[in-house]
Amino acid sequence: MNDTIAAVSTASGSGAIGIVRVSGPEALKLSSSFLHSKNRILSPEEIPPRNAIQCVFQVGEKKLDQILFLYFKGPNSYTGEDLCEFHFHGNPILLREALDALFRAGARPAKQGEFSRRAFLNEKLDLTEAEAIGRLISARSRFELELAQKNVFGEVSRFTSNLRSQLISLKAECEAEIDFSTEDLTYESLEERKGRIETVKSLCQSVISKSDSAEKLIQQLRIVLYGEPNTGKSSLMNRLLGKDRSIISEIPGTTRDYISEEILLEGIPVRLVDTAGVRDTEDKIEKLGIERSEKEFRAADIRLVLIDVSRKENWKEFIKRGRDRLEGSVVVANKIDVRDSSWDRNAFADLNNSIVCEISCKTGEGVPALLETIKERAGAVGHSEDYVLLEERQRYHFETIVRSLENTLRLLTEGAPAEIYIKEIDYALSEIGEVNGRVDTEEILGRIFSKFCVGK
Ligand SMILES: Nc1nc2c(ncn2[C@@H]2O[C@H](COP(=O)(O)OP(=O)(O)OP(=O)(O)O)[C@@H](O)[C@H]2O)c(=O)[nH]1
Ligand SMILES: [Mg+2]
Repeated sequence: MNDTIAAVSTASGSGAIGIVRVSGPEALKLSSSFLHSKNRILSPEEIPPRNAIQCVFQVGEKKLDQILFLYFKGPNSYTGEDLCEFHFHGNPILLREALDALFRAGARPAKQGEFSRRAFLNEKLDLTEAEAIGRLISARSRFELELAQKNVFGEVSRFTSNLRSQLISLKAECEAEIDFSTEDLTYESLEERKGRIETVKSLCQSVISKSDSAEKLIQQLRIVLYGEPNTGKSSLMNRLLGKDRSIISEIPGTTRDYISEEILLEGIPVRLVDTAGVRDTEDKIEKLGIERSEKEFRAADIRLVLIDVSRKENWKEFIKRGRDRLEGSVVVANKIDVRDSSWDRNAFADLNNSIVCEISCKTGEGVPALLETIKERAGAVGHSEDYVLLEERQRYHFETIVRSLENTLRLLTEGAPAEIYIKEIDYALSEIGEVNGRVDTEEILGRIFSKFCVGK
């Protein structure tokens, strides 16, 4: 890691600003040879750290751009090394040209995540923070972003250090016992120790389960609108989207194929799918559409079954025919503004795990309550405070710790001597070390930083 690397650090494509970064021992010398001010090259001594310098980036006689230049002297930089930043105007061809000039001057193209990798190796970041930065950049929803932000500010690191100190005091306590092995543990102190191990274990487990719930919300939920033709699926779709996406008409069988769009529920993106109305038909295309509706229905995370309450219907019979579709679903009783006297909400009372929402797509009545129901089903309390996001690697370590603690408890119950079960606690401790990445193996680092973009 003694060479000097360079890369474009801003997103590809044009933009107001495009940043090229150079990091390593030669960063300043190499960079300054391109900086011109008042028609002469700036010398490295003229460039104070952390000062924005307005100058011209010039390759030989060719003036490339008017730029802003920043120098961060190591170790006070992102990477912990000497780091230079060129703020160009964000034209990709221009940036490429500047970068090529830097390469010719001796910089090497940075690999994916190499800037952050150096930051980690120079102890500017621990692994969980580095991973959080990766997540911060790639987050696709406000919810995911908030969770990444918490981790950038050390949520997982803090939890890990807390866990570590609890395990260390547990270990110290057990070691003390080896020294005084003549005095057997009393029943009370044995139970007390078990209790403490249980506490640490459930701490770990609760983080894992919070992360599982967060993970579910990050993976986009599919909400499918399903039902007979003309029940108002497309009308509801448009209302929830707030725009005319699906064609609506009084002709049954209007929607022929499914249509899907993303909406945000409290910052959580969900996919809304409008399907073709389901009925017996001889129409070949409509049939294909209906097959797709069924497929979407099966694949849905949340099912909204629409029914038309302006129709004269024997609802008890209706439920008999479609019980398997209605159970587990949100029954959306639409057109409540023109309800028929035959409408009987109570007929749905004995369905398992289903709920009736009366709405009107025409007036908007009942739609907010329906949205609340959807949010509840999505498990979307929507506040990132209630969740922690673990990367797969971190999760794996926490699971191993839980297993070690379970083994410790088992050994303790079996009456094993402290020398034996202390080994399990040691094992848990070494796993903790890996969460923050102080036990670095090339392979793990390679995996983590390869997910980063070049220039990060
Ligand atoms: N009065 C009233 N009419 C509605 C309401 N919702 C929908 N409609 C009307 O019902 C008809 C059918 O609506 P769509 O949204 O096209 O129904 P759909 O379920 O998508 O129908 P298909 O695509 O054929 O399966 C249209 O004429 C709508 O204007 C409502 O709440 N009240
Ligand atoms: Mg439709």
